[in-house]
Amino acid sequence: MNENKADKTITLGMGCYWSPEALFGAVPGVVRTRVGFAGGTTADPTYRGMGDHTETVELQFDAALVSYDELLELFWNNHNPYNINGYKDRQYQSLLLYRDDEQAEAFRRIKSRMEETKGILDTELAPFNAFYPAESRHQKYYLKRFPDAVEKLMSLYLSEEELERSTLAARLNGVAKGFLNLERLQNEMKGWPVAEDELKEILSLIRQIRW
Ligand code: MHO
Repeated sequence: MNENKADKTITLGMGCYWSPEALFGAVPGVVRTRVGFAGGTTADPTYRGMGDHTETVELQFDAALVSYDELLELFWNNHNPYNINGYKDRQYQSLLLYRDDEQAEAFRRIKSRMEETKGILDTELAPFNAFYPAESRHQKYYLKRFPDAVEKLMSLYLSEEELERSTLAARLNGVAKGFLNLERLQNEMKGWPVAEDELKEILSLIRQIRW
């Protein structure tokens, strides 16, 4: 399948990374999602040994279709960004990692705007250093609760990794979690860079999935 184009990447920490991946995976303009560990110094982190890293979701998106403002409003409206009673540790830190001055400026500007209604946000802003993908079982976690979907989708991709990195898997992960319905997805897909006969085949396959 031809790739949707993405020109920006952001990395967000907002608690357990399963649900944010499904939330953003449902958003038109978000091209790829993956979950992993970032923000810390521990070498070779894993889920059971993430050390001082934070669970994060990485989004690649097309800035012509979705803005920092839209993405960060979803960010602050869908997790607890307050450190109350020291309840949060590094694993679930509310965290925004910026890759350049443009991102740092956008994150600060939108944070100040959100604080007008939400009060002081304890979200940490820090420079991006490295992203370590989590184990495969954590990628597209909700989609994988539907083995029939995964099995049917595997006929479209060469490997599980290719499936996990696709826009289609990002959207269907959103469907599996209830953030998106199939009708909206099918409408959106008519605008994707996919040949007409291939699109027909994919839409028919999606309709056969037992959710
Ligand atoms: N509530 C989840 C957290 C997992 S998330 C990847 C659990 O049952 O462990 O942090």
